[in-house]
Amino acid sequence: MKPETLARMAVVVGDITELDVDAIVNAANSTLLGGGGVDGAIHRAAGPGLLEECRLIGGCPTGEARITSGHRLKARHVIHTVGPVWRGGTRGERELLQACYRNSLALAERHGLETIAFPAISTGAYGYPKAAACDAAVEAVGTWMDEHELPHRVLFCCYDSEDARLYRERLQREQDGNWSGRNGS
Ligand code: AR6
Repeated sequence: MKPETLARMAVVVGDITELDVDAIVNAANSTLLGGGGVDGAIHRAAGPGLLEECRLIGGCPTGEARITSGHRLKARHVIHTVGPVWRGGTRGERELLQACYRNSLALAERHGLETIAFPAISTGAYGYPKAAACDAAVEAVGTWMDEHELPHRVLFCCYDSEDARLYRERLQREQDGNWSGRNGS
């Protein structure tokens, strides 16, 4: 990953519904009609208009993404993506999870969005192991940002400090790799 890409990423701890960004990403299910976890929190904070807009979309397959307005959220948009359910890691879970990140970023770019915040997709109700999900997320986002100017800034929004520690360690390893790469050691 390019050093400039790393500088465009940050880890924040807290509730994604409170972030003032161009788009927050929702870890939805394929109905797009709401649920628990971060999905429930986003629908509660956005108000009923979000559900009405989601109904018009009519669902979203795993690994894909759809965009709506942010309604009552501070965020201008919500990008809904459907992560894979963890089934042991042999059913293409990593590819599908990375597709969620990539397709969300591609939608953001298409809409000219500068800042986007991701939750740790699939790591709650869908059971994806947290460290493996973090690794897949950082790799997918880094690859995208190395090649694209938009979104300019990506936030990994962690609900607790344990998740944040995983992301910070993962980004630190990336930084160490860049450093040793430049110095040939
Ligand atoms: N802000 C940021 N992160 C949050 C928040 C929040 N307000 N609330 C939870 N998280 P999950 P999934 C974290 O279960 O695994 C829903 O019912 C949480 O700690 O929300 O992709 C959908 O409708 C975890 O790290 O999403 C689907 O049916 C992460 O968000 C299903 O759950 C993801 O946990 C999707 O499951």
